[in-house]
Amino acid sequence: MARHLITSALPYINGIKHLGNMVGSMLPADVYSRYLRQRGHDVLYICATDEHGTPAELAAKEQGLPVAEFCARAHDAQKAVYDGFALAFDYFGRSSSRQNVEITQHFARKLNENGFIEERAIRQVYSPADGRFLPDRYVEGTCPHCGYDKARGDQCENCTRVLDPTDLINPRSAISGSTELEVRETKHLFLLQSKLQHEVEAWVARHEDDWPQLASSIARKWLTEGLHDRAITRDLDWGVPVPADTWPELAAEGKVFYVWFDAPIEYIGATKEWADQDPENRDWKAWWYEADDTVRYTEFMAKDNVPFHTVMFPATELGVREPWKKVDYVKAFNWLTYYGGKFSTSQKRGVFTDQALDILPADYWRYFLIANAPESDDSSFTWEHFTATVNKDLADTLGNFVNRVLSFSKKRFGEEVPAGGEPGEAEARLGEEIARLLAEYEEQMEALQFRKAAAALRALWSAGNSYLEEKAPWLEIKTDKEGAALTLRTAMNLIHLYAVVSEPLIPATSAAMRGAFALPDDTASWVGAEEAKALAAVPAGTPFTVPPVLFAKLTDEDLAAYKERFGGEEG
Ligand code: B3M
Ligand code: ZN
Repeated sequence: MARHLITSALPYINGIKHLGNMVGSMLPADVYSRYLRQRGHDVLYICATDEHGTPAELAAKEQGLPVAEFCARAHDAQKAVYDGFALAFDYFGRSSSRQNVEITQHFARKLNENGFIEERAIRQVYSPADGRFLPDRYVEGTCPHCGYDKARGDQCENCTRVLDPTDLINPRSAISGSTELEVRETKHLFLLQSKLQHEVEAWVARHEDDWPQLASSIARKWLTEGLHDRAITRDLDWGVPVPADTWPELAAEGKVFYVWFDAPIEYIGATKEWADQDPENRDWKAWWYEADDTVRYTEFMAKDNVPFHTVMFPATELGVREPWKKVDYVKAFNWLTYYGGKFSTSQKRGVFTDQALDILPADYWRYFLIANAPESDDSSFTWEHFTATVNKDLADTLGNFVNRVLSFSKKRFGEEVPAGGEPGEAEARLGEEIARLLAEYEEQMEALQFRKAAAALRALWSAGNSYLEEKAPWLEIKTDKEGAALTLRTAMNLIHLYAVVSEPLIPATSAAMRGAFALPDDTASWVGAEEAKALAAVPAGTPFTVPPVLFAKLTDEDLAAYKERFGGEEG
């Protein structure tokens, strides 16, 4: 069995993420990891908070906390929400970890030894009042083109023109408001990506046919525009320090690496964190180093992160001239919109992951999001669609089936799976249908086609309903008790099969369904085709209990309340 390394884009430390962030990275990565584990593969699923950079510094300042303390708290708050969503990371690390600092510095030294880093002097805005250089977007002033008085040094939000901080009229610091700004010369490290252009092109050319179109087209576009040398250091307090052994002068000035330089390296850093906290994991390097033929590496991310993962990070890895594992498959997502408009963290528009769990358990969200993942196009979240999907697929098709079968059987046959009857033509047809749909589900999962996988799973649930309607055990029981027993026993076997194969999408509900049957040794992690056809893994005589309602039906009042609380308007 292949070994699968899986990472999802690292959520930035500031703030709790919204449902769009969840569906575009962590959730599908979790579903895929769970699926592969259940199929017996060796899987390592790694994620972390991305903690460095100016936004973290400023947010900490706003809360009156030292930035390290702010990040520690924000990390725990995010981790709690992801636990609530049942994301089964092997490790959820922090890009500010000691391990990431070490590996990032190592990468920088190697790039330097190999001639891919150069020190260059640039002119940058300095604010004596703040005692620091200001990143472009922390210089504010009046736009020379349209007169908008809150234009940022990188761009005017009003007329969208790209600006240089020195273009602004009456410039001031966005941090302190000070207008005494100077332009000073300062030195920074530049990564000479232009020297790596050909190698990156060759590498992308070897892989892009395997990547989904969304990922390869973005990579192509960046390569066509050409790789430019770019500054990989910043004047900040919070970041991976430039190593003093290699650049004593820059280190003394307190330069740190740019957040996008150390963030992807944290995929490796977090793997080391995972290893360091448990001696059993000490062969962490086997996942990353000289692992090209033994590990398949899949990355999950939203489309805006694709250039960094298909071009920039591979350029870094290539320039290091050590055999670090590079990505094999890039699963990229379009946007989930909120009523056709943007989810926005800054404008608090849409549904945030903590609020979602406040309203309903994780499985409701997991199923809905995966069934509507923005794969081939953007997809829109509306409360109408959400409540309709929950009611139809989860409450009716799955939940009601489970409850109806188990309650009815208990009432008529007691608390054990009923004996009697021989499987006939209807059961044979059902078995074939289940085996066919299961194969379809597996195929879509392997292809990382999440919407189609969810549709196949839904079809599996529906097949149970059709069988039940056809056999109508509530009528059968009046004339053919054995026949009714066969129907219910078969339906209970479907429930057990659903429990096993639905786990990647709805793990808590799956556990409840599985737990209904007191099987002596229930270790099944997947269902083979023959087993699916036979539908006999739960034999007559197995004690069972009726679980509480699996999915509550959402009412018109619920819908109205959600829209009232979150706003259901066009964006
Ligand atoms: N933190 C995503 C973002 O903040 C960014 C991903 C890093 S992945 C190495 O938009
Ligand atoms: Zn303007």
